[in-house]
Amino acid sequence: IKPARIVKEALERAVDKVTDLVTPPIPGAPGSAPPAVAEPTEPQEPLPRKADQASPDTRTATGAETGAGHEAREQQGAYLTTSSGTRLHDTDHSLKAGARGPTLLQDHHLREKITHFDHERIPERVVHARGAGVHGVFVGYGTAGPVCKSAFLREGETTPVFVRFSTVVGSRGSADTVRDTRGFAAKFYTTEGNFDLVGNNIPVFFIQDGIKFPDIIHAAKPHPDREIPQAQSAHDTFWDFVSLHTEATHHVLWSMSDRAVPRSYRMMEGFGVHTFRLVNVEGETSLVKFHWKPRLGVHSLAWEEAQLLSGVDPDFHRRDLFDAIEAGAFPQWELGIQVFPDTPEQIFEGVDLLDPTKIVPEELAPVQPVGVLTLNRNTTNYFAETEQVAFHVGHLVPGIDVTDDPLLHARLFSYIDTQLSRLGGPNFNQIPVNRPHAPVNDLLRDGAHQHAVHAGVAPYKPNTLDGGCPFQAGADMGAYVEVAAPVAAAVKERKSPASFEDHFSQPRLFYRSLSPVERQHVIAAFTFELGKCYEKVIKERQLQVLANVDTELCAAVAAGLGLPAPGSTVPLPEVTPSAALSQLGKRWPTDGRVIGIVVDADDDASLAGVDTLRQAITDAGMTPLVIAARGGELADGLIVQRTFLTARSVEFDALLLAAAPPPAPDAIPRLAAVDPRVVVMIQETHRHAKAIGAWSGAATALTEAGIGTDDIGVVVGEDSAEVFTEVLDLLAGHRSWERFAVPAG
Ligand code: HDD
Repeated sequence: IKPARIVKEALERAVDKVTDLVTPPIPGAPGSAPPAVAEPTEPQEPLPRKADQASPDTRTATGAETGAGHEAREQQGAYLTTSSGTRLHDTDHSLKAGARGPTLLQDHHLREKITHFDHERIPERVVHARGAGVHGVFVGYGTAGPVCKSAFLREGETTPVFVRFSTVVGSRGSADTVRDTRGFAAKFYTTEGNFDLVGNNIPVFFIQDGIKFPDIIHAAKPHPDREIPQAQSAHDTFWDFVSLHTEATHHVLWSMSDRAVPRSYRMMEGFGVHTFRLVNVEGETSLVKFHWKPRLGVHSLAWEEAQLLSGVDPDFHRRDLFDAIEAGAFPQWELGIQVFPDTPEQIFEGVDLLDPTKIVPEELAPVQPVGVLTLNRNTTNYFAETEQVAFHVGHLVPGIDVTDDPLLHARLFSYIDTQLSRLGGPNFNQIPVNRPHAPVNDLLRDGAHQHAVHAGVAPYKPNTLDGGCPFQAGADMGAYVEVAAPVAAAVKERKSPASFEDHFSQPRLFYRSLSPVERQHVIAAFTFELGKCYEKVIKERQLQVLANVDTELCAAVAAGLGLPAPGSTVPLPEVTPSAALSQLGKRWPTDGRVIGIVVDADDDASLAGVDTLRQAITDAGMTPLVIAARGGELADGLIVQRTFLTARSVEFDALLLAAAPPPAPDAIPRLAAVDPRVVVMIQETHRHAKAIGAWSGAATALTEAGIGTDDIGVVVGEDSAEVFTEVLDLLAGHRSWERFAVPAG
């Protein structure tokens, strides 16, 4: 009987519907049926809240305890349990048939523990696998108001941020200091939703169209047959590709410069690379490029240092960032924008703003600061936060829109797609580190790892059953509305604009803007990397590319490789150097640097004043590291942080040598006599153009190491405080490259 009734009712409803279609009722007319529940046209009382996505624990539906705030849910209770909450009394022995007998399949705890362990690893990022993430806060200056309506840029608006720095090519366990581009990805948890600025420390990219991304990455990654070399561009496939694909030349020039071996994540610039479109409250648009400017300045490692560090401390950058934040030396960057008029051509001073292989020199469009980022909190759990953070260039907020840069468009697809396999499904934005701090009501449902317990019966729009919820907002209600940018009438074609064809003038601009010593580094880097290639034809082809950039550069690299230098095949234009592109010749705050102090462990006289010096270094916002022949505590409670066994010069920005006066005028001081590793330390510090300070007997140690006491950047005196003051002054310029004769170039 029951099924028959259901069928009858369904039939009646269907007949009603058909009648409705034939003669639509006039609402309110006498005799007409009461109006059907229509799609509501204005917001009503919302439905009971969904399990709050901002709350990390969604088991509230059953009344279980929840964690607080946006933190990852931590362990609860004092007792070890299974993942389903049952307390365990032994996690060290599997369940066996007798102490010497076979393990039983019945041991569900063993199987849970091992199965979970077996699946602890997730696929690493296909690029940027090696990284370090930290939390911070962004404060807007309000200066962006005339061009951008985004709430997080308003004056005094404070927004939590998560930043992940990375290398590009190496796998997750590779060394930090390899020659590579660095990723600089920032997630702003704004009140209007998450905004991700997924940039690099190099302002241009290898390719102009995202369709080439797999090609450049396959070329840069290790060779497929032997899977070597790891995290290097110094191999045949990379140079094979870039020598054929000359639009990469500008990025390659930056990669061969000091920018590709940063001293610290804290001392790098960041760039949004693409041109974005900003919208102000009046709906007016501007084109912009984003820049991060580090308060500590832009500094690099010497190439030999970077190589040594790969072995001595492969975690150098990660450690440096973590330690600085732990010590309260919070790194800061100003976010700035270069603003260009949003003209139909999207060309500024001859530079095509849609071409991601081009910069606009800062002299032509100054970088205007719009806010400041302070990184002030380390992660609690690397995997939960740094590994699981998911950036996406499509995470945009009202006020920031994209342009038609073809590289950016491919990225708009790629980032969301990659998370599906990396983070195992479409719900990655529910992972605590990815959760927006703005309310989420998205009508996205189900899928692997669904954490939310969604309420309501109508996860679709339009609906009446959930009262029409959730509602669409207008632009005046904070909705993201795409700019109605005109699209030129065109035919479909696989083609780049003709303006993308200039591959050499900006690499030339970059090279000619560098100081002579920076150019020497570029020459050395090309010679090193091409010198590691096996195929002569690849070296020759790359020399041809360099000939089209700069004759001297090509000649110097060719000489180093022992190959003839070809002539250029394109005219070499006059360029106006951009001072902003050079790192040198500027002075910066010295905080955040590391100063090594070598002392004689068992010579109390040599320790005089060292403690005061340590304090002075700390007061100057730097880190002192006392180095002695042995570890432990020295006179006056001075703690040794490195021994001659564990110290290497590459860990320090400057080296101080403390020694008592030698017992006799021509006696060798103990400092130098103690250990040849001290001599190596001094020689390396000198070779890497770093400041060296020595007082009293330590001056003789310099002579032992073959270093002139009146050499540039070497300070010798009687008083440790005076020596330190001079060393501090040298550090403001970072290094003393003038120590070495460099051709003027
Ligand atoms: Fe990318 C990761 C930066 C071009 C596809 N990219 C990734 C990260 C950064 C960048 C910083 C690491 C994010 C993190 O820390 O998790 N990528 C850039 C910049 C580019 C660029 C500045 C050019 C201007 N990328 C680019 C293209 C494509 C991708 C053209 C694909 C068409 N990028 C990815 C990716 C990654 C990624 C495969 C790997 C892991 C991830 O996204 O989440 O989707």
